Amino acid sequence: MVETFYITTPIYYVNAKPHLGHAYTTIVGDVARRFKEMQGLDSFFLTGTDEHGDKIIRAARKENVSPRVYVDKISDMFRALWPELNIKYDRFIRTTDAEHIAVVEHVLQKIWDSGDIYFSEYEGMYCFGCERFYTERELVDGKCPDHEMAPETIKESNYFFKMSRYQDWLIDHIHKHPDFIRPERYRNEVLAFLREPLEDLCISRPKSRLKWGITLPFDKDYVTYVWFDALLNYVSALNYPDGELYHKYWSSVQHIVAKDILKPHGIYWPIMLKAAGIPLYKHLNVHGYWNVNHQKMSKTLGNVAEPLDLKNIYGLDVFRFFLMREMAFGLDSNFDEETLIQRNNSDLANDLGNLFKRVITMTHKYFKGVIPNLDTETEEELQQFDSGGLKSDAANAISAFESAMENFAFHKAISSIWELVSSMNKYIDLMAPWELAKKKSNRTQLATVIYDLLEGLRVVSGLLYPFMPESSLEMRKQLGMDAKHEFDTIDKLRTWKYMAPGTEIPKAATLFPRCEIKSFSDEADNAEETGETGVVPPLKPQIAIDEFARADLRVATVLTAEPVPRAKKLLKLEVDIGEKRTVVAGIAGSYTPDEIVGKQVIMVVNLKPVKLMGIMSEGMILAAVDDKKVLVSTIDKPIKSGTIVK
Ligand code: ME8
Repeated sequence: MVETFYITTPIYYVNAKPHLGHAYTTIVGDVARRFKEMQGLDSFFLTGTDEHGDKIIRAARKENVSPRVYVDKISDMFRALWPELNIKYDRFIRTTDAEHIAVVEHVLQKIWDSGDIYFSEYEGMYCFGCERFYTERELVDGKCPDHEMAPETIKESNYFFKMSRYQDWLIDHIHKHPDFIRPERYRNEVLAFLREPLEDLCISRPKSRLKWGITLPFDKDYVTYVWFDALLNYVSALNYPDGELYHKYWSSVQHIVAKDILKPHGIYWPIMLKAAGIPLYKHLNVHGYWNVNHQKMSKTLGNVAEPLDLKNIYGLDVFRFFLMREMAFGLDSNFDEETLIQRNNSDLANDLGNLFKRVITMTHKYFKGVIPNLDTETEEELQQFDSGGLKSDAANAISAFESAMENFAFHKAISSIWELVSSMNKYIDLMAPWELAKKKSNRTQLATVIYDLLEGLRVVSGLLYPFMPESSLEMRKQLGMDAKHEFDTIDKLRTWKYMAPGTEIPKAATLFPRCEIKSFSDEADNAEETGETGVVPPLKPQIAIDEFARADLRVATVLTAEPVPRAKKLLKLEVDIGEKRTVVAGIAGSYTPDEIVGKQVIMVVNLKPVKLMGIMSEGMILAAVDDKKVLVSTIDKPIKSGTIVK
């Protein structure tokens, strides 16, 4: 049976748009998965969104939309981003999916039946930002360390999960499996935490306070705590308990998270699994935090979105490479445009790009662009010329790469590739093919040198595949290799003399151009001067015409408009689309009621109606939206209400 590999990212909260941190973790998942495929494993990669809880309700309220509309919108933004980053996932799970909800209910019931959940009154300090109770010793100067706000004291009857029962068992498990949580610093952090008595976990929220969640199967007046719901996505995505996917992949599961969510993953989750009788995960891989321009990422500093835009400026593979090369997995790292450019220019354009060009140019110059033929020579003769060095350098690089990748030490894996690049550059200087080319009698040796260099390049391009899939393919094409295959397996990379002599290779092209700084902050400054805000968001993936045609777009004439009480941004409109409709539109920031009445706008008329501020809204008016303005689409000249727009 083929060995399997199941890798997960956290499921991201939909209370804000995706940013660099989310992109990094998900790229790590993609890199790990592509590497395992190179090893011949059958892999499954899960990502998704976490959609219940207080945080989401508050974010939806802020936008004056229902939680459902809100979560759909943000979840779609995450889903649309991953293909743009060339991330190949197998499943995108949402905690509002019916199958997920059923699994959460199943597990809650199972743990309730086994007696690990009890009901009790509790008075404690609750941080609404974190959606959890805090103990005195967890607070810093009496405040929640994450939200820097004093928690509120609340008294409630709730359901508790008997985590304390499992404390000794968990400590023992971590000791027996030293790489259960890795890198080591995070394992130590969890063990340090477990040195203090572990408190039971409050796993319910009364519906009087929070309705947006999964109802407890054993008490309809409560929903479950968002973390209890969210963590179970890792099994529900595989259709636990009976699904084929679960049986196939669960035993090989590894999670990736950042240090912010170490505690739920390092403590709650293994205990939940144990209590539910589900085998534990193999590894929890924990990475550090990205800062941007040496500052914590923050919406108010406006440094959250821009890093993602750099992929459009410098190229996706350069962006992926930079993230994976720059962050030592486990430690914090800094993202800035200048360092990205330096990495591009030194590692990619200079070291790798030049090597590629040099070798391919020499192949054209000395062998008319054909991989030299070694067939006529005997092995002994070849051996005499073979430096031996390059072959063993490549073998060493592959071993170092593989072991670093196994340990999620991606920056080390990349360094091992660059060691090979540097050996190849040295090899060229040592063998001086241009000197060999001067004498006919050196022809066999020249052929061997060029052949070995081409083989070295094949190995380099193969090892780069998980990080830079597109560039790796481009390199394969430049080496005259079969472009039908996206990648070479590790076994193929280990097979020296794999390339077929006689194959023609194309003329050298520049793989990685050098870059000058094209600062996004400059662009942002210009935008501010011209009154525009933000950078243009990336384009969404293509859709087919029939997908677009499902939206029924009509000309709507605005008949009346009035403000919606208690909603600063909303106007209630009566429109004519051949019949009368009521629409609640978020345009009050840009139009007074008088300004909008009489306009002919474009409206989506077949959206499911939604209730906004108690008013049923029966359609959506198309508008151009940025951070400050919402400007409606109008029709150029008067036309009959209800006319089709296409
Ligand atoms: O915590 N640097 O969701 P979330 C690196 N829904 N990675 C970062 C980062 C940064 N500055 N900021 C965020 C949640 N991340 C829960 C998870 S899982 C069952 C539930 C990444 O949207 C990193 O992976 O706050 C971090 O762990 C995750 O986003 C937190 O995402």
